[in-house]
Amino acid sequence: MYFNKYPFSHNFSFSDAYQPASGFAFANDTRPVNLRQYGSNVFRITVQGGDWEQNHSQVDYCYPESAESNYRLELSANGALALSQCDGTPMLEAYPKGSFGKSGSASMFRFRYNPSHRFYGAGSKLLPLEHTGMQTKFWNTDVWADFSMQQVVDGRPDPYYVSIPYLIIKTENAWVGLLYNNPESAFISVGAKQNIETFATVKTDDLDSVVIGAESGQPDLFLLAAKSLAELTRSFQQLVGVTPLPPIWSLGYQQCRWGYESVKQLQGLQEKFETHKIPVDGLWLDIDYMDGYRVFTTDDNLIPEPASEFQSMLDAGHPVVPIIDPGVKLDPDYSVYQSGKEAGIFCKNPEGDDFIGLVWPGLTVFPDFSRADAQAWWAAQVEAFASLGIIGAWLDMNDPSVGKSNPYDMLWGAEGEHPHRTFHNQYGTGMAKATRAGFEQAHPNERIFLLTRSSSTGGGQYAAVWTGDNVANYHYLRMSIPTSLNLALSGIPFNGADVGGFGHDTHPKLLRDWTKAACLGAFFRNHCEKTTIDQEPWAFDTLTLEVCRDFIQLRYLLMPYLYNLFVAQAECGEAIMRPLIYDFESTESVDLDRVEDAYMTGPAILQAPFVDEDNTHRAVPLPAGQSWYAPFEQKWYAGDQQLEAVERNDRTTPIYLREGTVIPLRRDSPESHRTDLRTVDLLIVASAKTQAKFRYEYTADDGRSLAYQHGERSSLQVNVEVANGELNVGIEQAESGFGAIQARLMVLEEFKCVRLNDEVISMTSFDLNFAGCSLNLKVMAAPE
Ligand code: NBV
Repeated sequence: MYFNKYPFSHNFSFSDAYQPASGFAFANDTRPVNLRQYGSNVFRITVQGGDWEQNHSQVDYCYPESAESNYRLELSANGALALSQCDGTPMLEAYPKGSFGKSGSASMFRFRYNPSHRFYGAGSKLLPLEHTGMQTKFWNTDVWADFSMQQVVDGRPDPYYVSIPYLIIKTENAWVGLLYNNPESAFISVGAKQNIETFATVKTDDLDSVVIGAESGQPDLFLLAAKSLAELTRSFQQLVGVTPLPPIWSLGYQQCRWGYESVKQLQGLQEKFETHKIPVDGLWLDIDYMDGYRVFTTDDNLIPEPASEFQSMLDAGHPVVPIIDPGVKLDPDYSVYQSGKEAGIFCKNPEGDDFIGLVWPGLTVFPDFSRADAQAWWAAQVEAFASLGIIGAWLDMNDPSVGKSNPYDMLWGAEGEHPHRTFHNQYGTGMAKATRAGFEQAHPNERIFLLTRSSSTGGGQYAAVWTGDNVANYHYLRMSIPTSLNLALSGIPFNGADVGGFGHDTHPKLLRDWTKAACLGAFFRNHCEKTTIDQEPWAFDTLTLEVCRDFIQLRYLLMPYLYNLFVAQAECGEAIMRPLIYDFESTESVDLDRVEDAYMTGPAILQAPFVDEDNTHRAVPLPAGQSWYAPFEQKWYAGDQQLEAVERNDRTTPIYLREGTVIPLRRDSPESHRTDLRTVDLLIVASAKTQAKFRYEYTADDGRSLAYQHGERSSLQVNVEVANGELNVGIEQAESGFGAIQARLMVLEEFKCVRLNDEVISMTSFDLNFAGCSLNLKVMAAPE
């Protein structure tokens, strides 16, 4: 696997004919084809025979069912694949005699590149949001270990930590998703030229194409079709699995650093957060808490009473989140090693012995997560560890990172019968799955939270993802948005970057800008590397402390809204943080296709943060279809315009609330990290000057247990109508399993008359603390 070389189509033979009975015909053989359709919009094409080894994909696909069919996938006699709408409108086409190619064990599907199409997805990549011209590989990589530091600091190292060979295509009239169901080293190329062509006039006869393929493993391609990106994302999430409803504490602010090593230290942090009136949830421990980096141990000197120390933090509402690495120290006196050795669950080397790598603990062996028995063994270790009062963990080094030793010597299966490439990309997901099982055994009624560095298709079911080791610079702040957005569109909506930057010293301005930019993201954690200066909110000057406090408090103010976005993900696969093209169409005034310095958090909040160091002004695209309310200016802006020169302000960030939405806000004290979802303010984002009708559903539960699955949840149906300067709101409690929801109405401006469930109500002035600014609103008392 060469990181920098891509398969060259001239070394592939392309099938020039297709017959349903025999499959793809090549010059000297044929390959049977299995073409299937699931539901109305999911297709799958699997090619059999030949040199391809069994495809070891462990994704648990969930196929849609529906009798009606809105799209058609056809294979012509000349071997060309075509996806179209049922009325015949083409969506994606291939070249005749050129849509499927093989080259030894490698395979590729090839489509015509259409310059008016737009491309997205591909998981977590340090790439622009839109992927035209991209050539990328999928091979989970410990980026700092495998690229030079110079490439890391301001480059775009590829491949990256996560492998989801999924390409999203915006065609003229619809959206298409191509997913290569192949866990081996995969590649995607989108109208890309070979390097040499950009320097010299060399005629390669290359077709302008969109290519998706893999270096080995059986070819298996899913094609999804939809009318919108939102619909496509919901379908994709249904297929690969949604993120289960997380505990609400994992949506709060998380404080981490490499160097936090004891619970006592975390208690000290907690006190600092209280002193500075900054809410915080999880407090994290990096590798130093362990006894000589032995996984599932704690150092007696640092954490003398692990169970009571972890439990007391949990009782205080601050779960301790320890790091867990997959490597097990090769130490005959260490019980975890002894037990794994006895169970025979470690990966093998070509000699049939346990494969040995060199990571933190020194000589290290690795559980073989491709095997069910190894998963069960790992889950049992996790269960014992989690029983100490741990309800969340972060899983690192699971790319897998094996130090200087050659990963290709790391083999899978009881006898080492499967080569490394067959499972490599799924190692992180296998670890996450087994870890989740262990936590669930330890805490059967608790929602647990896992964060992983490496992941693969469908991994979002088991763990959220952080985008790996970034650097404290504006390049990474800027890239954090497209990276998170594409990862969210690729089935892992619960993700985020290390806020402030992991490597190198951050600086106050960068920390402020990053905290603002990330405070509305799905996962929000400040983390840095061991040798860097401190970067907690109070580590610098008063301005930085206040700005961090204001925007962390803003996140907590919005907690009911954020939580409900996660409910929509768990129930319908809806993205949380999403690009503007998810909810809106481009117009002549505002082209949204390549907007990557602004994003939506759910359907109602747009943020266009300052992600460059020196810009004093920036442009902000406001999509068409509604007006937008700028809370820091207390002012409406018409939609379908580009604000050309929004001014930078240390204390604020460009945020716009979408007209025609309801944003549930927390009523608890801004300093507290605890959220009672049953007491909520419903901010109706509507202008008295327009006519509008919209609805919203709000869900509340205990935010921590699985009781919601057994009816302990409550919900409100909110119906809003604005006409002739009057506001009518109907609120009905639709579910009551978690008790009555106390909801207060809030509006941004004066209405001639406000009615709640047909009764006229009076509204009084109210100053809402919105990220340190006083937002003057109108509020009513909640109905009893
Ligand atoms: O455990 C130490 C670090 C961790 O802080 C970081 O977040 C991981 O991505 N870990 C990598 C191992 C060492 C990296 C140089």
